[in-house]
Parts: sequence; C-alpha cells; structure tokens
Amino acid sequence: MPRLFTLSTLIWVLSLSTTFISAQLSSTTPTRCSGYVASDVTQGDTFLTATLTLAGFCNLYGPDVSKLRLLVEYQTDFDSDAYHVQEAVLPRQHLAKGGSAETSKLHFSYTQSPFSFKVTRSGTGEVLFDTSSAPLVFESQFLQLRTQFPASSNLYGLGEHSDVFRLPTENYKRTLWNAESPFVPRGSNLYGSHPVYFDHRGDSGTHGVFLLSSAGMDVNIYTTSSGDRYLEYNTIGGVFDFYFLAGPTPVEVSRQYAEVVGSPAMIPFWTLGFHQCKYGYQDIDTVEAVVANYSAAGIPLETMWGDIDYMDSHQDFTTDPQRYPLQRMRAFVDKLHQNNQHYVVILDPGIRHSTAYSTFNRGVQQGAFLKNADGSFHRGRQWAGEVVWPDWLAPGSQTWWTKEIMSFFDPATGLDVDGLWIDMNEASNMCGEIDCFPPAQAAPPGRHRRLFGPFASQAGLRKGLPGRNLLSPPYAIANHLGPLWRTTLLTNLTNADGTTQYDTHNLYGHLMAQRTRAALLARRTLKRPFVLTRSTFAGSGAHAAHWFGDNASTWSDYLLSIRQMLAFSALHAMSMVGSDVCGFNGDAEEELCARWAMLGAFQPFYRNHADVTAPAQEFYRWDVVAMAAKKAIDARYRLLDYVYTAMEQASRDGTPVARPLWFAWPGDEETFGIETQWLWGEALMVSPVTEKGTGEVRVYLPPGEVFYDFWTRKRVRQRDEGWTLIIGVSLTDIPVHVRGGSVVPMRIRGGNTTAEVRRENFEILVAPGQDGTAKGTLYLDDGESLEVGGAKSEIEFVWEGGRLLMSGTFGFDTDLVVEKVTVMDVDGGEAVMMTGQWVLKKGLAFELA
Ligand SMILES: *[C@@H]1O[C@H](CO)[C@@H](O)[C@H](O)[C@H]1NC(C)=O
Ligand SMILES: *[C@@H]1O[C@H](CO)[C@@H](O)[C@H](O)[C@H]1NC(C)=O
Ligand SMILES: *[C@@H]1O[C@H](CO)[C@@H](O)[C@H](O)[C@H]1NC(C)=O
Ligand SMILES: CC(=O)N[C@H]1CO[C@H](CO)[C@@H](O)[C@@H]1O
Repeated sequence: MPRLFTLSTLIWVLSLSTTFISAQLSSTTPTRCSGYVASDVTQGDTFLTATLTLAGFCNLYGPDVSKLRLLVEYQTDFDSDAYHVQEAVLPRQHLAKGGSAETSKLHFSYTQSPFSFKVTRSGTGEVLFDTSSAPLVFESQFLQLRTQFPASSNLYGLGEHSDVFRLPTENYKRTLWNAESPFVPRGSNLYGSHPVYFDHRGDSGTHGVFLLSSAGMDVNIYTTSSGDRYLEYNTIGGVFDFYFLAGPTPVEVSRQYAEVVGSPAMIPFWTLGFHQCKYGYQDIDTVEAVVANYSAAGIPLETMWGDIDYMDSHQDFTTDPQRYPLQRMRAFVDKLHQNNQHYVVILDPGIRHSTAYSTFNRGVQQGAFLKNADGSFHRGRQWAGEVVWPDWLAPGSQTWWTKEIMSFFDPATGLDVDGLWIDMNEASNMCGEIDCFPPAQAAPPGRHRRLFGPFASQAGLRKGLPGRNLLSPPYAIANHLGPLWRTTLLTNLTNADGTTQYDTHNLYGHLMAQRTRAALLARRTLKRPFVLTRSTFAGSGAHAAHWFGDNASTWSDYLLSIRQMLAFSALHAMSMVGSDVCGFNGDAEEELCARWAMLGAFQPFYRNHADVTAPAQEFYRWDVVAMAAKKAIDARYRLLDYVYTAMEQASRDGTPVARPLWFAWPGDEETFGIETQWLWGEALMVSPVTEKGTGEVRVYLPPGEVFYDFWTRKRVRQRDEGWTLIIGVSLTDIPVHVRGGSVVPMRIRGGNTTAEVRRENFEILVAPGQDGTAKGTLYLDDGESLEVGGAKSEIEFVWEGGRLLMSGTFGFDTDLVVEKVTVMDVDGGEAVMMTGQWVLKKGLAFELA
C-alpha cells in the first residue's frame, strides 16, 4: 500500500561512526592519506551498511580510527564510542519511518576502495554530493570529508555568520564554534552553529545538506587553480551524520530541514508587536518614563524589556532593592498588563557562587552545576562576579531552573513577566584564562564523587572517544577567540551524562533555551511560551526566538540584519528573528534610526535595543524617527494577521516567513545574490534604501511579473531588465511591493497594542496577477493558547472573474467582519474599493459591480 507521505522519499540519512576503537599512531609519517576500504556490505531495500577499514595510516592530527561503520538509511540509531548529539537534545526518532531506495528522490552509490560515495538525483542522475576527490579521514579528534560542487552551485547557510548571504566559493572558511562576538565580526564564528547548507543550481533545482554534528568545525569552501570547487568539512569530533534534503524547490528544502530539526515554535500573537529595551535604564522610574514617553509620542509600544539593570548585583531571580524594588516593579507590570502591554526580562546562565545566594544553594541541592574532575564547582566570571554554570544535561538542572522561574516569576507574589530573554549562553566567561579559579585542592572524602567513570568504560554509549586532548586538540579550528576554551567553559569538563563540553559546547545555548521553554510551560501550562536566546544550534527554533547579538549602529549592520534574517528564517528553521533596531553598540544617528525603524517593522522580531555605553535611541528621541516609526508600526500592525498566518504555517511545515528572492524565482540568476531585498511572506517584497544620504534605491522587480506599490496601491512598471530605480524615498518611507496574484488580509486600522488591533475589522487587499486572478490565506486563533484544537480558522481567498470567494474552516469564533475589499488595477488605474459587512463565514462571495 502506498504511503501518503514518507520522509524517506525526500531525505537520505547517512551516518559514519566508529565501531571498534583500535586507534594507534604509526611510526612512519605518510605523505598522503589513503582513506578507507568498504567491506561486509549489506544492502537491503531500505538500508545499506558496511564496514570501512583504514587503508593506511594517515595520522594527520592524531591517531586514525581503524574501523568505521557506515549506515545509510532512515534510522540513525547506532552504537558508537564517538560522541553524537543526544536524542533528547535534538529528537530524530520521528525520522525513522522506513522507506525504500526505489522510491527515493535521491540515490546513494559508493566506491569500495578507496571508499567514497555519491548522492545523485534519481530522476536526472545529477550529482549532488561526491566525496571521491579526497580520502575520508576519521581520527579521534579530526574528521575530514570533501565534496565537489559544480560552477552552477550557489551555496547559502552554515550560520551563524555575518558574511555575504550567498557564500564565497574561493578561500572561504566557515568556523562553527559558539562564541561571544561583540560587533558581530565578519569572517568569524558567532553565537550559534547551524551546520546546514542549501545548494541552489537554478532551474536544475535546490538541495540541502545537514551535518548533524555539534563538534567544533571549519567548513572550507574553495576553488583549486584548475577551477575545481570543493566544500570540505574539518571537524574536531563527533561522527559524520548527514541528512540529504532533496528539494527540489528551495521552499521544499526549508520544509525538509524543518522536518529533521523541528519546525519553529508557534509564537504568541503579542510578540509581533514593537519591543523596546536598553542596557542602562538605571531605575524603574526611567523605565516608566520610557513607556510614558512612547505613549505621549503616540508610538505604539507593545513590550518593555528589562536588561540586567533590574537585578540586585546582576544576580538572576533578584531585583535591586533601591533602583528596582519588587513592589514598584509589580505595580509597573500590572499597569502594563492593564494597558495590554507586556514585560520581558533577561536571565543569564552564570550563577553567583556564594552560599549567601539562595538560588545557588538550591542549585547545589539539585546537582545542577558543572563540576571539575575533583568534584569542586567549575567557576568563572560573569555579570554576577564569581559564578558557576548550570549543567543543562543534569536532570536536576531542569527541576532547579523550573522552580526558580516559577517562584520568582509567580504572578501572585513576584514578577509577572510575559516571556524570558536568555543571554551570554555560548556560554560566555569574562575570564579568558584557563586557571581563573583552579579546582579546589582536595575534595572532601566521600563527597562530590564523580557520577561517571572514565570514558573507556563507556563503550558504545556515545560519550566521546578516549584519550583525547580536550583543551587543545591537534587540529585548531579558526575560533575568533583563540583556543576552544577561551572566554567560555573549559572544554575538558564532564557533563552529568558523561559527555564533555568539548563535544557539547555548541549545544549550551540550545539546551538553556529548551530548559527555559520547559520552565515557562510548567508556569503556564496552557499558553505558548516566549523565549529569546542569543546562542543557538540547529533546531533551536523549536524552542526560542533569536536576535542577532551585539551589532552596531552602522549602515553595514543595518544591511547585515537582512541577510541574517534570511539565513535564520529560510535556511535555519528559525522564524522569530531580528536585529537590535538602530544598532546596539555606538551612536545611532537620526537618519539611520529612521531607516532602521522602517526596516525592522518588516522583519519578524522587532526590538529597539542599545548598549549602556550608547546614547538613548528610543524612537521618540527624534521627530523624524518618531514619524517613521508610527507609519511603519501602523503598516506592520495592519498586516499582523498576514504575518501571523505565515508564522503559523512555518510552525506547522517549516515554510519560511522571510525569504530571499530566489525562493520565488529559482530560475532567475539575477536574484541569486540579492541580499538587500526580501519577501515578507508570499505576497510582499521589501526593498529598503541601503545607503546613507540618499532617497534612491535600485530594486529588482523580476521581469514579466506584476507588482503594485503597497502604499499607493498602484501598479508599478518595472524596467525590462527588472532593475528599477526608485527615487524620492523619504526617511518616513520604505518601498514595499505587493506581488500580482496575491490576496493580503489586513486590518482596517492599526492600534496602540496588538490587542487593540485584534478588535479591528478586516480589509482584504486583492492584487490580481497578469491573468486577473489572485489568492491568499488567513489564519485566526486566540493568539496565545498552546493547543487551539478546533478553535481556529484557516481561510482561503480566491479572486477570480471579478468574484472573491472565501473557503476553508471557520472554527475561530468571531464577530469581526470584512469591512472593505480593495482590488488593485492590473492596468494601472485606481484601485476599486467595496465596503460592506461580510461576516467571516464559509462561502462569502460577491461580485464586482
Ligand atoms: C521623557 O520625556 C521627557 C519630556 O520630554 C524628558 O524630559 C525625559 O528625559 C524623557 N525620559 C526618557 C527616559 O525618555
Ligand atoms: C493611541 O494612543 C494615542 C495617544 O498616545 C491616542 O491618541 C489614541 O486615541 C490611541 N488609539 C486608540 C485606538 O486607542
Ligand atoms: C581541565 O584542564 C585544566 C587545565 O589543565 C585542569 O586544571 C583541570 O583539572 C582539567 N579539568 C578536568 C575536569 O579534567
Ligand atoms: C564587521 C563590522 O562591520 N563591524 C563593525 C561593527 O561596528 C563597529 C563599531 O561601529 C565597527 O568598528 C566594526 O567594524
């Protein structure tokens, strides 16, 4: 019986891991590695297994592993000593659905000696991945695998980085090692690791390759003098566990990737509102003044944020008794809530090491903190001073964290926050030395016993290979902070489950996000949690939103926010993302802040945030910025349901909310390198001014397509080659186009809060395509419930032959009506508006008079 849908027809999984550890150093130094030879090949309908035996010692960066196990199937369950990302950290049981090689869109083939493999498209035979140009190297602390790619490839992904969106193909190194990265340096590893790339080859299709590995790595992309192009993985541990995503359209690759790592969590509706934050609001009076000043300026403020200023001596779960007394804060939060506004505060993972601090004491009782080999706590320096760090892999860490969150943020007695912001979770250590706080001299006998024995006894349990140098591996990745352990947790620490920070470093922020989400769920079991995290890993979108860290108030970082948004949203399965609007570091000037206020309104997470050393940059500080913000927020709020509909789809099937132009026009080469324009959902295209001191911008409007100006509602005629100059873009403008063929649900007007907007009726904006038809969708629910059950509407609008038809499901109970339908004119004339009171029910249809 044919399956309705099996993932296996879309995704091939290939895992290479160690079976037997008989690593040894040969006495002679070979000039070239000879790779492995495959034997004991067993091929079934749905799998292939083989043993790979080392053909000759190579010992590039330490001892080779002499035997490997190769497994090609949909099930990644294998025994190995080598570390592999824990199932609980990134679940993949759901992928083990079975399937058959015959029905797969991808074909796997291999060469026995030296072992290499190819992944090809079943239909066309196009080679997508081919490792034959270099031998496989698998050593205990160095793994290398190289694949060729053709000149027609356009590569994207491998975040988090601040480089160009379409990756360079010459002499380019992407290092993945999560790191505190002020000023988001170019060409460096940043806060998160997403070892997935999209290879887009125009008309012949798009595919993705995900290496499920949390190991530190350098991915080199280069072109040889003879013009051959390679992508080469150099990891310092783990296994090679590849997921090949067949596409063939870009959106399908996004969906397939989301299916592997998890779709983005559905957001609460209010989080789409405008957020304000600053490090350096010295007291609650200042915070109240900011809220009041936003209101006085008539700029809708949805959510106020608290950076570490609110804490007592920067300790989590405390408030400063003088500057932020708890009772004052409680009254402040109540007032915000009465106005339908929200409050979010920061938490850091560094917990002050002091027996005078009850949060620390309770964590000790739960075994929540990372320990040195001698059982003493691993200490370092963070905002709170001398700190210890939670071991998120210790079960007690969840119990402790949940209790701390539930009691401090108890609505009845504590701070009734609406979400949590987790920072410094790479983890960042202000002490960059190896011996900031040396382990205690001797652990008291009988106490602090290590829970786990030496690695050698962990055979097959994936705790990591024995005998490794965990602080300074022989192959040094290009970490911009230097050695692996610099300004983070020492990589030789053992986690409670027997794995080491060497292998799990890149998961620290992801784990903290998971734990924090779980704690918020325990606190409010029926509502969607909201967590914002700085550090991420593949799949973090299922737990948290992300901002792009400590950027600067520069035009360069204003543009960077676009390509980072595109990478996270379209390639890394994280929808709720955005930059610090107007820039975090440095002095935001009026012009830049006005432009950024408008740009941020068309990105998912919209928060103005600045450093303590930066001058105030709230939107009301300048008249023109205030005007820009009001206009932008009004448009954003009128479009909230349209964006929320896209967010809901992303949470269901991984369809990205913000996407690069080539997602819509995959055959149009002109779009492949564009990183300053984007599609905001299916229907809107945003093209901000990109430079200081000008009101002009050259935008690409693909030839042969119909576009309308979102603001004037008039058809726009692009030049024949597509590139079109838009002039006279004032500081309170941003070019936004509606794609012909779309129906965009909007609200009749904005409001001061998202709750107010939700009480407004609808306007349906129709943008007919060349053939005169258009369609679009609208998703409605209560905006906050974790499980909405049948209480949702999934409405489809179709405009055809002068009639608008509404179909779908209508389970969300509402009195709201469609008050207005506006049909833009494909011939360039005035838009036609119809007003009425059409209830949101099945079968609404009417004809143009
Ligand atoms: C709020 O506005 C008042 C009046 O313009 C101004 O004096 C004050 O500095 C502002 N405070 C903040 C925190 O924005
Ligand atoms: C929003 O607030 C402004 C003042 O800040 C007020 O004039 C306006 O009426 C409010 N809008 C709504 C819809 O309540
Ligand atoms: C990690 O390395 C440091 C520096 O060599 C050493 O002092 C410490 O004991 C090691 N920790 C563990 C858990 O092995
Ligand atoms: C990579 C980059 O552009 N970084 C810049 C971030 O902002 C700071 C301060 O403006 C600059 O010094 C960096 O060059």
